[in-house]
Amino acid sequence: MAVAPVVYGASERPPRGDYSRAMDDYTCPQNWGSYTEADHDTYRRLYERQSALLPGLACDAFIEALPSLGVKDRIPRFEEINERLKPATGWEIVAVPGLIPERPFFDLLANRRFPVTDWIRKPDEFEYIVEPDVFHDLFGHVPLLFNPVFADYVQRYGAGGLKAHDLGAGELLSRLYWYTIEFGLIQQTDGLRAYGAGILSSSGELRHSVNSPDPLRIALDLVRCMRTKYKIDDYQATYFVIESFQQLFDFTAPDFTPLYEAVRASGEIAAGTTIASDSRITVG
Ligand code: HBI
Ligand code: FE
Repeated sequence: MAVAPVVYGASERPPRGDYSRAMDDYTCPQNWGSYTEADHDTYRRLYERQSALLPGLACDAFIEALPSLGVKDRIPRFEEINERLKPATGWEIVAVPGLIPERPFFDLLANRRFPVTDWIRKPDEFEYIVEPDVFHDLFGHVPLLFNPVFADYVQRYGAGGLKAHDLGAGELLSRLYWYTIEFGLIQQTDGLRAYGAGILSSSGELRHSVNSPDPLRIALDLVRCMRTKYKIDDYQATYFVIESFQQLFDFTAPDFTPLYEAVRASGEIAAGTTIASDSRITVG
């Protein structure tokens, strides 16, 4: 009870979720019975449209893991997913009313609990939604939590987040979340693919991020990434590309304290701007 809602960016809208339902760690019951037939239908249509777009654009690990979500024709019960997810990687999903503050967010991840927003967008928001909803969180994020290496990366990210928060570097580290877990690209032997949830749950950005000649694509470098501002209301102008989930996991093994200093010393870079040291990846 009595937790404050959070609003990101310059939004004047109040957040949609009902935070009076949340406990002190911001989790809440999923309230599965309160979904309407129209809600289930929205999920079914989003799932159908998005899964058809994946071949050639989503990474193999995501396509392989997607069936682990179970039902496609209605919003799944989170407990049903947890029956498979817990034995697979030790992760579980927990319901939240929407975006939650940084500290409790990192804390859940550090404990292998992934927060999933429980409400779904209205039909007139089918193409674009400002806040993450249950479709973004489940379809976008949960399949890769079945991948052991990626699952370990997300937990390590959460643990690092708690340290970053204490160092006043939460905002810098959240750029790494943005450019990997939300908007990451991976170089497969057969081409560039998306693994970030923000891309995988968006029809337009899936094609844009992988195929468009417009955005800048750079081999992931932690300092370069944490210096880079991002777009919250448009397709990304910069994407960071990894070679494998193992590389991502290995990159995040060392203590980040000196990296935050390097980021602060070298300054911010606007999205879409290239610098001399970038290792650029071209498509087409
Ligand atoms: N809360 N529910 C939810 N989902 C997020 O992705 C999320 C959040 N709170 C904070 C947050 N993300 C950001 O700080 C991350 O970029 C680290
Ligand atoms: Fe997300």
